[in-house]
Amino acid sequence: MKEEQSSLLLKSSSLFPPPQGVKLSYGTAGFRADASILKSTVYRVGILAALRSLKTQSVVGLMITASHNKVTDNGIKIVDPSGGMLSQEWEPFADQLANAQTPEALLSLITEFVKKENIPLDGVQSAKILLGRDTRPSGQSLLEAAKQGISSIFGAIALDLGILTTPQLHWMVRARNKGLKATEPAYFEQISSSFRCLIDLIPNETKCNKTDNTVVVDGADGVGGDKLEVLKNMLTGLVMEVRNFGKGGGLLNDGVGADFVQKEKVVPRGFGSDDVGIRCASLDGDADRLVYFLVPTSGNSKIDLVDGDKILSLFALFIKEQQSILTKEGNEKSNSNFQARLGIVQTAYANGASTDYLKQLGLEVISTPTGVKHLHEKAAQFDIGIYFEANGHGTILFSESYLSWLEARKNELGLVSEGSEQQKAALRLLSISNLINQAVGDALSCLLLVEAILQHKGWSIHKWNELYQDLPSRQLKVKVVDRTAVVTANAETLVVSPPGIQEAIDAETAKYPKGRCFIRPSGTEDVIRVYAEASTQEAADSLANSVAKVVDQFLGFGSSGQ
Ligand code: G16
Repeated sequence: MKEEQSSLLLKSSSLFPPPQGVKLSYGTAGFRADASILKSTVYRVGILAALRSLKTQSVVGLMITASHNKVTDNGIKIVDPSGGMLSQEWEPFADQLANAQTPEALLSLITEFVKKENIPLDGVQSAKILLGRDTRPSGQSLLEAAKQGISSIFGAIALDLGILTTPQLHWMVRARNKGLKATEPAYFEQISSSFRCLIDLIPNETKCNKTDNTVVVDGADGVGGDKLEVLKNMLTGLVMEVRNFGKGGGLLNDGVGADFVQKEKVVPRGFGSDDVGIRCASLDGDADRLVYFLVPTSGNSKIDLVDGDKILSLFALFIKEQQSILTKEGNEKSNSNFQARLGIVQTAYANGASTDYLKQLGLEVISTPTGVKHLHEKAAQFDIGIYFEANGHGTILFSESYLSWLEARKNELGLVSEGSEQQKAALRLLSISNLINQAVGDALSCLLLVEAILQHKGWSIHKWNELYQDLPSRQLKVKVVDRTAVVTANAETLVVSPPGIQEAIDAETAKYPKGRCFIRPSGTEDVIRVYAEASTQEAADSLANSVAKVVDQFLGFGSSGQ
């Protein structure tokens, strides 16, 4: 490394001392913590992003958000050139950078890493980073820290794109590296026009039975609600009312948002008895998650939750139907013999009933640890890979080879049977691939796809919700002394450390018919999460509570080490 580069790094890093007594980790979706301790981390991730851009010779992204977490938290994550999450191979280096105690230690880590990875840090090549942030008040000052980190690598350029949803930034990084227009208007144009195509392709029979085309959306008082206010005016065939849209004074993620609705199973702020029977949806704080719900009739406090598993099931069903129309008998001639592999990716949080349903549809279902970075990687191995977490985070990935085949097939069908059902099915699948965010789970594009499918099928939210009946479940959080003490295996369904805890969980679970329970350390909050499923709600609650007690006995305050 050149002398001037080293001294620039030493000088700028001395302005960003790390917080004392805190160990930071890249986690499920980047670094997250109370915003007051994050400046040094964000500065260092700025450096890391510049190195990643140099290494890949591509544009990368930096998103400042803590998504579903409380407003006083913030976080930062890198978007890789593909538009996906930072390559997991670089995460250990991210951890080391964030935790280096002195400017000298930081410099030596960077020097060693640059050498090992053969990164062209000679000032000839220049790094390019797109920056986005959500609406958190701490975002602006953290953005400045990120810019300082980026500019401490010679020739690196930071392009501030302002307030964006996380999926918008992922989409823009992907578009930019494909040489496409990477602006917010281009994003809105793409998703609204592909939505229009899907609506135009609705069969006439269903159009006649006009289904309700109104949806009311809780914007979590974050960036998503604000963006929906723009998007809704570009849509035809859908009436959208946005509440908690971020500019009405409500506090981000406070009694609102997809995480709150999914975990607590109650209506968010701003919704009430007037909304009974209406199709309602909720985004999270940075609009990468989406769940639907029905407001309960009076006397009932719990909502009917239509979660990520049900969104996944609706998507899988529709895609499977379109695929079978496309490949139906009498249509196998010419180049129509592409055996597209359709696969589903879930996590251990997926409701057991959803997995059974998807398997009954004849689909291949695989499970990964929590975090879209894991699910995305697996889904990319299919021609059509649909991944969703129960919390509403997911998308559909299409392989390049399948898309090229679809495009050719659509054109071929256009020549021999213009307007045929087969050609429409090909067009629908192509429109889905344009509507749905290929970089990461995106609440806005998923919302439009759900709405298009419901209209296509002429289904109400009730009908959709009846695809299968969820097994009762309960999620709890337990504060412990050190959540890193919990080490899991088998896609987080088994605890291998501390010893003895899995046996205790198994003993509790065995007491409940259809009982299933697991624990794991959260990668976004300082807690252990407990998930329990059983044949009744009381049993699921009781199992979750007894396992929470087990966690507290083994790892809780004052009783750790047992
Ligand atoms: C992030 C990840 C999700 C994950 C969630 C919870 O969501 O992107 O994949 O499910 O955190 O993770 P954990 O249970 O480890 O806290 P978000 O919406 O907060 O970015």
